[in-house]
Amino acid sequence: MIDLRSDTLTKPSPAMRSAMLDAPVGDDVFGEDPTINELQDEVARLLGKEAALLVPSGTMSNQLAIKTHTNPADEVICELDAHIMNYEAGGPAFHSQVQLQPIHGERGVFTAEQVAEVIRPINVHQPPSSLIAVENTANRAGGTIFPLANIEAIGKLARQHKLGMHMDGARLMNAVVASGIPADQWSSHFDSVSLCLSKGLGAPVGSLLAGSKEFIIRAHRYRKLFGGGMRQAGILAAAGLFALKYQVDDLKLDHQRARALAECLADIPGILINPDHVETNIVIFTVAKDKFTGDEAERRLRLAGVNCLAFSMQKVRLVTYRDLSDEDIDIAIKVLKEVLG
Ligand code: TLP
Repeated sequence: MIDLRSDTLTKPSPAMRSAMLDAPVGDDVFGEDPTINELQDEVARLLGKEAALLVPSGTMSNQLAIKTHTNPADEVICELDAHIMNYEAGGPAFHSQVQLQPIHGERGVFTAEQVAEVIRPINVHQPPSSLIAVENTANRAGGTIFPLANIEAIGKLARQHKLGMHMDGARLMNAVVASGIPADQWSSHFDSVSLCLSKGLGAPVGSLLAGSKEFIIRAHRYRKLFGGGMRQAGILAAAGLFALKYQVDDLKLDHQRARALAECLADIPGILINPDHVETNIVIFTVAKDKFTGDEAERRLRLAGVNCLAFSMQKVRLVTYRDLSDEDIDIAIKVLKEVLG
């Protein structure tokens, strides 16, 4: 089976496992795990922030950020397809008692003008806007890179209105590799940034939330409250350090392969996709209504040996990642042509 459901399927390589085996560890609840401390320092440096905190998942990282930025009954501005809106189990309502104000963007991207339209006036009847969340790359939009110019303009607006800025950078390094814009340049417009190690970077687990020292002290308290403290998790941090040191550049190959899949799909009648919109490692295509549904495409592809994810009524997602071989991609292309053609 060629599994293209998600880049979360990456498995630690033998070299990564041996780095994990050798990692010095300690009790991180006492702040004494040297490998976690090293990873947190490294990610803070990478993102140009004062501090970073290791947490078990991207979901927890985003939820901690929302909790730390907001008060109950506040409003968080995000895109309609954002992960925090669709895949975090209603976390913003549950953990932070906030509501979301979704903007209908263009392929996951919104503009400062659109934000300006939804920022609430200070008025007793309305929920105070307190945070703007940007997802980069935008997963449900097909791995889109959120343009830096938009981020700059949105950041300016956020400062004028004293709103927080959070980036769900689960796949920020994909944006970095594809755009050539360094991570700290993206991050400089945000008060907090979440970065996942467990997607295309290839570590088995872990995300980091980065921000000012003061922000991370408060997020740390919420991590405890959410039950997210880990003890000798240096063995996990070692995988993250390894991924950041040796596996970032490999994301380029994932992007090339995603593009090859998109180009093949674009040639199939009844399959709608613009290969130029595939900027990173996520491919989302639409199956024409008179052909079959996304679920049916998923079922047929699975029977033919390619696992994918139906993402909506007519949409299907394929994701490339480092554990795939050239041969896997060749076979996947053949199967896509046969099954969908
Ligand atoms: N995304 C997963 C699924 O939840 C959809 C995937 O397979 O793509 N932010 C973004 C942009 C994400 O794509 C994800 C994971 C997360 C946050 C959450 O990360 P985890 O799964 O570590 O909680």
